[in-house]
Amino acid sequence: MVGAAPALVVGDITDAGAVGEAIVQAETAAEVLAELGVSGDPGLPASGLVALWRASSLSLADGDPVATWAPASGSPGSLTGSGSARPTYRATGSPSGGPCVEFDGSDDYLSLETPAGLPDGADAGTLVALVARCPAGGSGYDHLVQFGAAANLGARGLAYAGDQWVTVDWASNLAGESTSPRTAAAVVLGHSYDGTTRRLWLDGNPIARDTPSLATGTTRLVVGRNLTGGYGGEHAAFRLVFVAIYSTALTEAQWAQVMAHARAAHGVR
Ligand SMILES: [Ca+2]
Repeated sequence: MVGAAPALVVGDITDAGAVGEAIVQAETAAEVLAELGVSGDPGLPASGLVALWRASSLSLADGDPVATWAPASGSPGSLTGSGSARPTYRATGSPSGGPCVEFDGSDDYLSLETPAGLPDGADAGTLVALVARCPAGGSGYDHLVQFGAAANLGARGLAYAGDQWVTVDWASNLAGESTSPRTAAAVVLGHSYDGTTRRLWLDGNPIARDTPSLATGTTRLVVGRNLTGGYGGEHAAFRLVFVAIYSTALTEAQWAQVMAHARAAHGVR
């Protein structure tokens, strides 16, 4: 009968704020950890970590240009930029509302000359980057991070091109499969080399592999552009939460820890 439950409706409206909030709010860190079956943010694996830049290390205000970005771990040196090429600090720009560094895809980049302690030659190593908001783009390369030298197989890098994630190791690229399409959502990308096999990782899963002979140089590390600025720099538009470099090829268990940290601390899904 019409009007049988007005009191209940009024009660539901009174509670709607709390109910609605529960429905629409992001999962808390505790909820994410419970789903993962871990008791706390495990942090990044520490073993073999030779370089780490975290947006949370920067003492800047929202919208400030990033001129110097000191490492949070390791002693590779600081990333620096100048003028309009400096990327922008976003205080609440990560998936969890934490800080990130935003590159405009036009002229922004940071660089470090002769970085110390990074894997070179055919050394094993892993490059990890938590990135978000990579836009749909053309077929050209948009470089996220690259270190080494501009010679055939002389660099190690992560980039996107069209609808694919790719490694760009200078003149030799490994593209992700079409079944792992590129999106604007926050993802954890990885480039690993164990001395024989090169792998491209997406959210803790290897999505492509091959067996080139890397000969990584030590010229420079660049974030947001290719090593030399050639080809117009091939600047990438993206948000960067952290970039880490290891002197080992991370194990499956270590990748699981990377993803647990990315989800618990930074809101990656
Ligand atoms: Ca700019």
